[in-house]
Amino acid sequence: MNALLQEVLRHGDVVVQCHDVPDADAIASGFALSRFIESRGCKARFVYGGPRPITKPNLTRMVRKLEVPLEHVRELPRPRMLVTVDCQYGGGNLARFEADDFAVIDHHRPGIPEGANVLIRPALGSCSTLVWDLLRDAGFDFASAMPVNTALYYGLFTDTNQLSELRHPLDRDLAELSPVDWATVKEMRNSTLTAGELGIVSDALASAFTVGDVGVLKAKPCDPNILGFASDIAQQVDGFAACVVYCHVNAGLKLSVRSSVREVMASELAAFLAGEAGSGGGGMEKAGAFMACSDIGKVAPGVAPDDYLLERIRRYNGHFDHIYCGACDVDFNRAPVYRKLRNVQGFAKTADVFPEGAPICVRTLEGDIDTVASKDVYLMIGVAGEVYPIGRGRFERDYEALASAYASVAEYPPSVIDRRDGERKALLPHVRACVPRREKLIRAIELGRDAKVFSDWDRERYFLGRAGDYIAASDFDPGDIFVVNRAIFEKTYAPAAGR
Ligand SMILES: [Mn+2]
Repeated sequence: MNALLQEVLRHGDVVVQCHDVPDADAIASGFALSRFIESRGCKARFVYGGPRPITKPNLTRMVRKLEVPLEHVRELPRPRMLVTVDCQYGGGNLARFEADDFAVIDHHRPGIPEGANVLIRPALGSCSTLVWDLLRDAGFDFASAMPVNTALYYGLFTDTNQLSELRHPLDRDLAELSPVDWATVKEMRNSTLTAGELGIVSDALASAFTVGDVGVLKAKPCDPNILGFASDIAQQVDGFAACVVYCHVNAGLKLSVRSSVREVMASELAAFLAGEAGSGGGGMEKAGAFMACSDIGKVAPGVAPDDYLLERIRRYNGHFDHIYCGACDVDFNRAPVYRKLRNVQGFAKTADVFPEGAPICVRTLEGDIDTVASKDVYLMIGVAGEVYPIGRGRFERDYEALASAYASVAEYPPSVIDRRDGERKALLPHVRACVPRREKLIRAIELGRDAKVFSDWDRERYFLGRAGDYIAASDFDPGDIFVVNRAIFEKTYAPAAGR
């Protein structure tokens, strides 16, 4: 069990607090944590402060149907242990209650110093994901906790714009949790708008203007669902390469981002806009971001949050060189030649994990890869832990299996899921070590500016290269261009002598 949970349980009597304008993710996180604490024989109280009780129809329904023991309080007798979920003790979006000791479980950007009782993971799409992962690790019995599962699922669902802005493989894992009360999810999903909020959507759509070729729409403070709804429409506007729909909420800016062209990936745009003042991410077409006003104030003192956002969009336009394979100014013929070192990598045979013919999904930190278990499909694990499929023929030509064991460097251990029935197996037990048979030669040049590199063999996405990274071409095929992260480059390549 995580040390933070142990510390929380040690107090025996705990108050869990979420932010003052609770959303589904905050309610789910606090609910699950409270149930866990009670399951360990301790007492838990789940509260929120602030001037107003919740009125949003989906949230009042969530609390009622799932029997969430959430209390709206103005005062709190000093607890021995106060855990804030989906927010950080002392932050601007939650009432401050005195406590002997406190702990923090959150997925927003850290606004407080690190500490033993502070667990913040901004890479996760929801706080529900973090609480679920902690409880799973602690052996919580999810199989007989359907209301908790339903709440966690719905918390993730709403914080990731209906699962379209999932960021981390753990988010994808939570999305498959069962059993879930789907009837209640359906009711909550379809009671998010009041008739008045339809007006927010139409006002937001009417507010559209452009910064470069990015459509920008501002909504009145509202539920993130409404932002997603509006950005799904704005995405389809001819002439918008991307769109950003945003509003002020929870003492910050909440963004819903959509991409309409190959040249913009929504996840990367969202992360760029948030920059040092927040966090953002999601998928290629749909993504989201949040920036706390206090963080904007630190990064850009005296700049209004709205102006900061517009400035970030302006900066994004023109920030990147666009390098298209076959039509680029980079003269690879004059570029230095490097040899790929014979580093140990990992590989697994898909047919060792699931029977021949099974449709499988390989879940990795970089995303899901769909393929089929087959004696002809292998999976490679690269020097940075990245997973990618490779044909058996190519593997046997280019790599040599080793007898030694493979030592994993992955932050998220990859798993393989049978897409027919959801059965899941860890990949690492099937991974063995291998090395390249030959030294591959490449030509490479250091990037002077951030760049988007468009290859011929992936017509859907691009490689994002940072200044200092390398743009490379296979020595014998200058049409095969790719970007190598500087740290990986230094580990993987060395100058080829005499070339
Ligand atoms: Mn959240």
